[in-house]
Amino acid sequence: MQKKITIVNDISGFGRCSVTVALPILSAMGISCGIVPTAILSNHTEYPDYSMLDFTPYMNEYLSKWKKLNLEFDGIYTGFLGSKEQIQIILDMMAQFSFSNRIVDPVMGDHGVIYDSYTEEMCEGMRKLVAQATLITPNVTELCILTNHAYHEDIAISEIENMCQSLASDGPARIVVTGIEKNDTIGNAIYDYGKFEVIYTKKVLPLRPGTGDVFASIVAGSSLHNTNLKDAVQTASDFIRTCLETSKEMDIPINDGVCFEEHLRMLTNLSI
Ligand code: PXL
Repeated sequence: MQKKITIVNDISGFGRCSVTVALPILSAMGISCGIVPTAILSNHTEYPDYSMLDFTPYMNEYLSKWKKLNLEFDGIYTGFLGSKEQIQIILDMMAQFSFSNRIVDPVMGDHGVIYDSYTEEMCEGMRKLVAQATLITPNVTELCILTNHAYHEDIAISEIENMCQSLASDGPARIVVTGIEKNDTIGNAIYDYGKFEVIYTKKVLPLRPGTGDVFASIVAGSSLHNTNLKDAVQTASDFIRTCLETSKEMDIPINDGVCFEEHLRMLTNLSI
C-alpha cells in the first residue's frame, strides 16, 4: 500500500524551503502528499524583502472539505507556521484525522536567533504541539527554545542529551537534533526511545536556508516507511552533504537554498 502524508507548511514561491522542498522529496520517496498551506510568501524570509499572506482564515473551511472527502493519511508533517491560531488548528486536525505518525519540525529560528515572524506566544504554542508529536526535528536553537534553555555557542553534547530527555518525558519519544556544529563537522543527535547518540559528517560551507527542511522531509518519509531512525539520519546527512557540494559547484546563491534536484534519485529506492 502506498503511504500518504499531510504536509502542513508554507508555500514560499522562491528559495527552496518548506513545501517546495518537502513535496519533491516525499514524492521521490514514493509517498503521496496532501498539502495544507500555512502561509503563501513571495520568497522565504532570509531574503532582504518578502510578502506574506497568512492562510489561517481559510484553513478550517479547507479542512472541512477534506473531512467531507473522508481523506485518511498515515502521517502528518508540520513545518513553518503563519500564526499562533494555526497551532490549535493542527491540534484539532491531529484529533480528527488520527495520524499514527506525527512529525513536527518546530521551525522557529536558527543560530540562536528566533525568526522575525515568531512571537513568544507562538513558541509557547509550539511546546504544546511538540508534546503531541511522535517525532520532532529541532535544530539546536529550537531545542533550547522548546526547553527554556539559554542558547550559547559550543553547547555540550551532554546538555543536548538532557534537553532531549526532558522534552521526551512528556512528549515525543523520538527526537533528531540537527546542525550541531563542531569545528569542521556537523553533528545530528538521535534520541530514540531513551537511546541517545550523535553522528557526525563533514561540514560543507556555506550553510544554506532550507537545509532543515530537506533534513526533516527525509526523516518524515523514513518514519512512514518504518526505517530505523539512525539509518534515516545517515541518509539525510549524506544527501545534504552531496547537495551542498553540488550547490557550491553550480554557484547557487546562498539564499536560493540547497540544490537537491540533481540528486533526488538517491532517495527513490529507499522504500524498497
Ligand atoms: O526553512 C525554514 C523556513 C520556512 N519557511 C519560511 C522561512 C524559513 C526560513 O527562513 O522563511 C517562510
